[in-house]
Amino acid sequence: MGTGEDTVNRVAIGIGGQGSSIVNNILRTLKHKTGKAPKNEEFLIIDTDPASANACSEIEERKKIILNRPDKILMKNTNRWLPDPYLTAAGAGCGQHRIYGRAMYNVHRERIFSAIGAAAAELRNRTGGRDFLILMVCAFGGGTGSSMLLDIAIDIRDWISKQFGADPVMFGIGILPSSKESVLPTGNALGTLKELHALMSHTEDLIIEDKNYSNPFKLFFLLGRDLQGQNRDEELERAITRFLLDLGFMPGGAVETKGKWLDLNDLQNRARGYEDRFDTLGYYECVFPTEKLFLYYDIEDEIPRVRQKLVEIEARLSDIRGKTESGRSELERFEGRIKDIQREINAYETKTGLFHHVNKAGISDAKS
Ligand SMILES: Nc1nc2c(ncn2[C@@H]2O[C@H](COP(=O)(O)OP(=O)(O)OP(=O)(O)O)[C@@H](O)[C@H]2O)c(=O)[nH]1
Ligand SMILES: [Mg+2]
Repeated sequence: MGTGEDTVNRVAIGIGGQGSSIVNNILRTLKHKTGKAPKNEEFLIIDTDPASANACSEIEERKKIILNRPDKILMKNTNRWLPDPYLTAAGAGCGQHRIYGRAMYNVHRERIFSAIGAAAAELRNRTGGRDFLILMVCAFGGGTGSSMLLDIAIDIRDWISKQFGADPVMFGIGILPSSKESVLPTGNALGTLKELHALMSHTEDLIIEDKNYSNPFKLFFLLGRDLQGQNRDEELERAITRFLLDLGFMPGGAVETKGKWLDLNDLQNRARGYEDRFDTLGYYECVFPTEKLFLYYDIEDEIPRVRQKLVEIEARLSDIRGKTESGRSELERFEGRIKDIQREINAYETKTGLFHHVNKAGISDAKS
């Protein structure tokens, strides 16, 4: 393995419908940019809704952790605290019920982290690297992602640290519900924010039963679906992947991080000392000139295609040049032959005279 080779193991984990779809998008963009699935990265999704998980077509089937609804008895036995009306859920997945999601997590906890553990171990064998960078993504308004995100993050942090001897660097992305959403998603988001805040707020390790409730995240990005009354879902969808590529979280092969004004280390440094606060980056409302930004992204996407076209044009040009060259040498050959013939005619005229073939005897006879 050459020195300087990037051996950091990167794992992107999407939880619930939105989280999974974002991770699926990241993988699609990377494949599109590099033409192949990245070597140092694993992409996993966790969902309670099989239809939603199946829609993530870029993710390998064995990297989809689909959690089935347990029967009531198992649910009750694992979750003595769960009120009876929540032993089942209506609708898809957890039906936006965070409490049901939490109970599902308790039932499936072992399965979730053994699946993630297997993927992490596989990745480590592939790269030989010891360091892990983990990205966790979900929407805060649903039942699945919002209920499991923090527990899963803690489980993975502890598992990796036990297995490989160092804590992973972990980042989170949470999509906040829009201001137009109903009370249920808003309540789910508030509950999740409260729990996230609780994790961030204590500086001493807090171990309850077998779990260490210290903050597993180095950074957590909260993203809004609307800004200044406008829906920004499309921007979120396109910008998240670019943001990760630009920061260097996802190397993506084609994107040069040198000379960038901001990278992952800058952000980590900026956040240092503020880990227990929500206002790490300050209360700024960053409004990007999205139209220009997306135009730039489109141009960036076009560059490989244009390069390929240039190569084809070069090839055609050199073919045409070759043909011109051979035409020219043929022309020179013809010119040479014309010159030779010309020379022959000249020689013929000057050496013997134009009328040398005339029958001199005949002429003198005729004259006499
Ligand atoms: N960015 C974005 N967010 C969306 C979109 N549609 C829904 N959401 C957000 O996603 C939240 C629901 O999260 P999901 O990921 O679908 O829910 P889940 O985690 O799968 O949970 P359950 O489906 O209840 O099991 C909603 O409250 C919205 O805030 C969208 O098109 N774009
Ligand atoms: Mg769902």
